[in-house]
Amino acid sequence: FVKDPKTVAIVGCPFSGGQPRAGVDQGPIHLVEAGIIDQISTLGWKVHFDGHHQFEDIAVEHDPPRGIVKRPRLVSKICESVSQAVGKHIQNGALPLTLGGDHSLAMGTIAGTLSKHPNAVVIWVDAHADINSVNTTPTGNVHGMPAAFLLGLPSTETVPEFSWLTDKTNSSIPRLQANSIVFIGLRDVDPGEKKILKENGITAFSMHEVDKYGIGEVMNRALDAVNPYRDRPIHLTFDVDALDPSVAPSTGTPVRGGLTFREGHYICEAIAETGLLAAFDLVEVNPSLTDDFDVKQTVSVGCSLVRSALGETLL
Ligand code: 5AB
Ligand code: MN
Ligand code: MN
Ligand code: MN
Repeated sequence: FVKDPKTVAIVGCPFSGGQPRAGVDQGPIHLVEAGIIDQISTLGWKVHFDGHHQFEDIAVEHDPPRGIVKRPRLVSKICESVSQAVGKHIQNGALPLTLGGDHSLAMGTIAGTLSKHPNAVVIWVDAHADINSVNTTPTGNVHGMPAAFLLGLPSTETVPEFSWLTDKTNSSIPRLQANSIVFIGLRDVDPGEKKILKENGITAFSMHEVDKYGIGEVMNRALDAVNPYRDRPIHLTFDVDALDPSVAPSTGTPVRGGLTFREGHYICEAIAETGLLAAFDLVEVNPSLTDDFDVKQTVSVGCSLVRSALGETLL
């Protein structure tokens, strides 16, 4: 495991098929146009970027729902392709930075990380738990389900389109274990998701715990829960809707009462300090839902979270 990779590989994923709102596919384009590549270079990294993924060969003509699950073929194929891209970058010693795009992409990115680092842990920063199973999803939108597929929860195997991820008899992708994922920032968790978190003993720090202990203590506890010896690679998947809508307004499913600007950055800084960051996703930036001022603010906070995770310090 390369503790301090010298290259960041940008995986631009203009994809919106895991949810119903147009525009989230423009998130990565805005982040790159805002100068994220130069900003990362300034921190001393080499940056590999060969253009946003076009997913052209992946166009799916006929994609009726599988039960309640929407666009299963498209989402699955995109994620499988992202998984291969992320895996390849890790293989080459780079740190993949995936720019979304909706959060269904995390199935691809985390599967890619696990394919090269089977002992990786996941830190999931989000207003939502994204752990609905086929039996609990109220919407059928796959961006609310990626954690369930990665864990291989019962009922996920009823979606054959995702067998590359869920079928353990023919897969080189280790299943994510319930003790290897931790959530931070939750405040809009569906009843079925609460049950899944409890039954699987998954560690989660909602905004209640952030208020109670402070973000410093929450990060200590989060790392102790999944990474007590600080020796396992970390995959950070950061949904901008974890931040308060006053901080990151341009996102598809905003929920009030979120992380402050500093709390969001502290999470990234604390992970940077471990030296264990192996892959990072920044997702759910949607420039189409708000005015330009809000888009600028959201894109700029996104860039700055990335810089913090890649080692930018305040002093
Ligand atoms: B996001 C909801 N739980 O399953 C569902 O933005 C919302 O990636 C999911 O966190 C939000 O559709 C998904 C109601
Ligand atoms: Mn590439
Ligand atoms: Mn999410
Ligand atoms: Mn969310």
